[in-house]
Amino acid sequence: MKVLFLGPYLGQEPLGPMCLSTALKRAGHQTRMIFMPDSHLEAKVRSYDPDVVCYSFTTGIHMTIVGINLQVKAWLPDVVSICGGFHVTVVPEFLSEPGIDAICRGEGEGAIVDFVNALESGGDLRHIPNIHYKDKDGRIWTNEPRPLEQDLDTFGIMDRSLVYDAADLYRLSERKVMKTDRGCPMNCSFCFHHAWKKKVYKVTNNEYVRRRSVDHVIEEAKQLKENYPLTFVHFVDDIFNISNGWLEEFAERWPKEIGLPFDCILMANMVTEKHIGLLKKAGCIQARIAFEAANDHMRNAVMKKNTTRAQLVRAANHIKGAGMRLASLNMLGGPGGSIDDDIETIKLNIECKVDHPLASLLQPYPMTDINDMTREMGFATNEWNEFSSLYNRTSSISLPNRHYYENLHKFFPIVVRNPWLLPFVRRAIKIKMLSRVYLTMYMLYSEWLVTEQNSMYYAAQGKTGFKTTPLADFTSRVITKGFIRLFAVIFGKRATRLAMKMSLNDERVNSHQDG
Ligand code: B12
Ligand code: SF4
Repeated sequence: MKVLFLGPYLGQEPLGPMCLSTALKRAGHQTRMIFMPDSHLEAKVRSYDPDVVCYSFTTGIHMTIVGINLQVKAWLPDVVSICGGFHVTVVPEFLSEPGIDAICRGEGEGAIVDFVNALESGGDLRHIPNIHYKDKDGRIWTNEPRPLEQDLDTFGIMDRSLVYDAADLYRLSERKVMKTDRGCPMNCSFCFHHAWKKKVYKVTNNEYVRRRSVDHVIEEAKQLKENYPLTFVHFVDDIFNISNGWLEEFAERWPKEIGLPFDCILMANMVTEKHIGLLKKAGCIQARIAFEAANDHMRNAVMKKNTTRAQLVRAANHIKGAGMRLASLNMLGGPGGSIDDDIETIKLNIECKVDHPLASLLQPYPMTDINDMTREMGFATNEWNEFSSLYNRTSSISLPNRHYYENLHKFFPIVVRNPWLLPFVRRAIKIKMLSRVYLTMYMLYSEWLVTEQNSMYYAAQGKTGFKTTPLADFTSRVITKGFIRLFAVIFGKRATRLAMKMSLNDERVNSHQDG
């Protein structure tokens, strides 16, 4: 059967569809992907003439997908639509939206193959594990998830050609994304993991947390290197330092067999000096750690990070001590917190001398514990359909004096890197009418941080020349992005693609911040 993946351009190549494509091709089906916006969408969809159209998305863009799918169904009335990924897994009621025929909750390799096979053979679509199906009469059939695959290597290597053949901007980028894990042992209240683990799969960490073998990861990197431009790897594993043995083997083999610089995310309460030594030896040039909040109650009782302040400081010191760039992830506007608490978070970042401080405004996503807590504490939160596709500009919680938090967020990186500004911030954030000025300042400063980061990447990739100098990089980013915003109105579709190209691999995108 012919399966089409339709998805928006993102700041990184999406890995989920690549994994599904491998599974489908192994089962004898054909796959293709089209990124949107595409001015030839209708012609391309009609000419491929798929049997099945797949969508993968997060909370915030789900209603856009409903509209696109209705359009596709108007072009091809017989096509069957199936959605998967984070939003539908936690909000399966999405299936009742018009035009949606099925959803997949959780991991999709086995489910999509069973679904497409059944469709091909005219079999029963109502009883496939992980799949919720809406029949012709509008009746919804729900099913339990299938057991989680324990040996991730058996999935094979993800089919990069699906995405790279569809979009030059991902294929030609020399920095590519890899992921070696599935599942996370932590239960942070704002993250999807505890919801999937405890409420969807109802399993323990033993079953939920899995990792590919180092062999498999090295093989994937070798194939990537052979077939596509590649001089840098972004690992988007949730916790790169989760296993000592794995890290030791990786640090031994990666530099010899792949020899490329990379960056990754570490869990502060697991970081040891030895981990940092191993990462340094392997070629890691930047590590991110999630501080989230300096206030102990907010960090551990509300956000459930299970990490002490001392562990954060120690991890940061090890990273800085090894000469790596330190990036931090922080969340402002948590329920029950105050502006003072968030200023404490700025101070903690200052104390740790964070190079790349990133902050977001807390969004209580569906099915997460923090959503329940927020409501229990008496804060109203937006309905799912009102969640923004970005979680940087505004908060989804009805905080008192919300603009204080939204303005503080704009000052965050500037003040961490320029602590002398701290005394002015408390007064400045109260001035609502300056919010747009603060946003502009924030965007410009963020471009500067990306320029710094790019300089580090260029050096690690061995790139030189005028275009790689900080002044040229910063100026071209600011001018081009300014023009993109201006001309977006006129050349909407092309502007989106160009904006994505400019954001590709920049730290704010990699770590889920403003692009
Ligand atoms: C890398 C990453 C990104 C990348 C790429 C995103 C992408 N769509 O691939 C970038 C940086 C662009 C990004 C951006 C954002 N992200 Co992000 N991201 C991740 C991260 C760390 C890994 C995703 C990944 O590659 N997983 C590995 C692949 C193999 O798994 P998968 O995508 O889940 O796919 C499997 C299943 O879900 C399923 N499946 C998926 N799609 C489909 C479709 C069909 C038809 C079927 C049958 C099955 C199926 O099968 C796949 C194979 O088993 C996750 C957290 C995590 N640990 O997973 C957050 C995560 C997905 N991100 C999240 C968020 C909030 C965002 C942003 C909204 C942030 C922002 N403000 O901009 C944007 C939204 C972008 C978007 N529209 O997708 C949230 C989503 C929460 C939610 N309720 O939706 C997550 C879960 C983190 C969290 N906070 O809990 N992200
Ligand atoms: S450690 Fe990171 S990935 Fe794991 S549950 Fe917490 S926020 Fe999610």
